[in-house]
Amino acid sequence: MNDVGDLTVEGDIGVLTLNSPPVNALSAPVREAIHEGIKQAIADDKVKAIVLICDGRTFIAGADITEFGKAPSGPSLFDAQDMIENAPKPVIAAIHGTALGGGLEVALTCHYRVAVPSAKCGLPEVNLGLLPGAGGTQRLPRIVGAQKALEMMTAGTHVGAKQCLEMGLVDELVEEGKLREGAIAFAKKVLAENRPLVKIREQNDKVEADRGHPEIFENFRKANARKFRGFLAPEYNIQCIEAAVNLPFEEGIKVEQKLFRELVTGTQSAAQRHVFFAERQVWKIPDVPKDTPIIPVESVGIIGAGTMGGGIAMNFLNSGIPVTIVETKQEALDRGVATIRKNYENSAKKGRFSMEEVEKRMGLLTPTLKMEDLGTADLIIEAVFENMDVKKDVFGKLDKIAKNGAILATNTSALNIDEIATAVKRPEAVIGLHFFSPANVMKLLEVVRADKTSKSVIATSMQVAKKIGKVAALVGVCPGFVGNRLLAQRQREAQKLIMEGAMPWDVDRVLYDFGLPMGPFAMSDLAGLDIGWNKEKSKGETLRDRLCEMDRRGQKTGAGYYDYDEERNATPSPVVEKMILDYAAEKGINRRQISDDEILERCIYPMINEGAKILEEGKAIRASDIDIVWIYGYGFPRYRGGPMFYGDTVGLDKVLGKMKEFQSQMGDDFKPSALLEKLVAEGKGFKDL
Ligand code: 3H9
Repeated sequence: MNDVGDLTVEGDIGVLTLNSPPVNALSAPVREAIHEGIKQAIADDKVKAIVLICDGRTFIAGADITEFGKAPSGPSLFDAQDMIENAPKPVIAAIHGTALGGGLEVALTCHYRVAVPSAKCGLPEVNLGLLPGAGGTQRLPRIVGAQKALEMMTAGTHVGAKQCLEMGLVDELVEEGKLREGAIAFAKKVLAENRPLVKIREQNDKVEADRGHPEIFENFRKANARKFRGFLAPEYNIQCIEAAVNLPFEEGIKVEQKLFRELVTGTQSAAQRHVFFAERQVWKIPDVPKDTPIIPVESVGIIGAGTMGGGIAMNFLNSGIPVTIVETKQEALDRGVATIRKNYENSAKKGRFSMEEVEKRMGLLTPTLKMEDLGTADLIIEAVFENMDVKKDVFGKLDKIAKNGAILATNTSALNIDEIATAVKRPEAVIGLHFFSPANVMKLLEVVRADKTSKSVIATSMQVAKKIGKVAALVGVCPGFVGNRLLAQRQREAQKLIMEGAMPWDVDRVLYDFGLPMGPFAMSDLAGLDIGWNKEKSKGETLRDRLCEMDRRGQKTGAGYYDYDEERNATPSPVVEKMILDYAAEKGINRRQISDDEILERCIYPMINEGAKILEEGKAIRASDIDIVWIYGYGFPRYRGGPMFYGDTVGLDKVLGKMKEFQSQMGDDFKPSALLEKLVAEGKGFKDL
């Protein structure tokens, strides 16, 4: 055997231990260790039963994701599983940590499974754009039935050991911390009671009971249509479970294998696997090592109790961190606090938590009109009006109030943080924490590193982000940072497109069908067209001015680019259509037919190009961080991997070609970035950076 597997014999029990950090993924050496280890244990006459167990933090957490797309080597997983399932002696999986994907599929070929109470099992392949491709789609329904298999496999949930026991996925729970002893004792019991070698593949009761009930699947598809929109993997998982119910095991496996192959070689799974690694990379900052000193953050101050300040406060209250919130006027303070309470009470009404929990969270909040009360806060976040003079004034005051070592953060979404930092004598303490609205809901946090921000302040901000459940990306100071800088490209093109010939609903439809949660015009209507609009100064110069002047300010006024009914359902507006045609005529624009392809390319390719400029300027660490920003902040479809990965998928040569074509027709809004040119010249993609 190789060095990731170790077979020992204790009495008449063979214990095969796998040790392949970090998560015992099923790489070629692990597959080999299982195959050879079980074979040796079978050949050893002293061994009457076999325990399969893992060292380290977890049981096998799945196939080795890094191996997908590469040429296969070593024994296949099926070979290893066959060795287990056909063993003439009972094989018992001993589970701790997480038995996921291929890991659970291995355990399902064992004749029995025991687990510690903290263990979890699941088939999360769907999150990687896949389906369980090692028999899991056929074995799981044979234990838990079609309905539960549908739920588990299409959501990729990790199910706790106790529930696994109830569902029959696990045969016995053993004492926490005593898995090895417990599993050996169980194995002895199996021998003593002469229990059979249970092969799940032969258990047909559950699937036979579901046979002839196609409504199970149809209802499930209908109920989840919105959630699954655009994703291939959930539907493929469903088809495999249908096969498990309707076909003999071997035939079902054939369906599983065919659909697995299709997914694993497709672009959606490649994108979702990219996102899996991007989500882990984004926390790593090359020049801020793991051992950078962290500033303990036990209390937070927030300046501004408006929508943003209140939402930011809730993040900390939810995590049990006390917050002092400051406003300049009692009325605004009361309104802010009341909104927070109302949000919590609404959550309690929906059953998310109890009323006591509401009081507990509100009890951590100290409202005040005095900025001096922030003197003890470890982290202070300013969320006041977006105006440089106002922000500098706040930071100047803060400098005198905040204790030594406190982090001074701004929630600005647009202003130059280096300039804000000039208002204090300790610029190393200043950082941007750009929350996205609604701040208590949106997962993304852009952590903005200014010129002089210290490494400690960066490391602490990343850690705080994790603590409050955000996904944080470290970005540099530039207009709009990463997220809004890309957004500005798309918004500009969307506006131009509706002048040149498309209608808002054409643009929105194309981007919605691409997989975004909504198009730019629906988004503007939702946000309110009057954000940043000034009634006194408005002279009907832009389409937005004209809409606002007509009191078409978006959903809140029942009309914007679209007309809205009482339930806020949108319909294209003939009024807006006429306004657009009139406006274009006034400006002498010759409208033309615009294809869906052009809409997509005009909206997305300039974003990719801008991302390349951001990388060139060093304002994002890696292309995949930009992907994370757009997936978590703007709902870019995961199955496209983010804008930069999408660029690689389309081919950067194609993106560059189109940018050049548009540039020659429409000017320098489409000027390709030097990095894009360079990558294409070298035949590379963002993935190669
Ligand atoms: C599958 O099984 C297909 C089969 O059905 C069919 C086969 C034919 N492979 O998340 P963490 C790395 S598909 C390679 O930070 P945690 C990860 O990148 C698979 N690497 O730890 C990270 O590396 P680094 C189905 C993997 O404690 C390090 O391990 N299984 C894999 O927060 C630590 O990870 C899944 O989808 C892998 N499978 O969470 C499970 N998994 O340190 C995927 C992890 O360099 N994994 N790494 O950044 C997880 O959900 C979590 O990692 C887990 C631990 C819950 C296990």
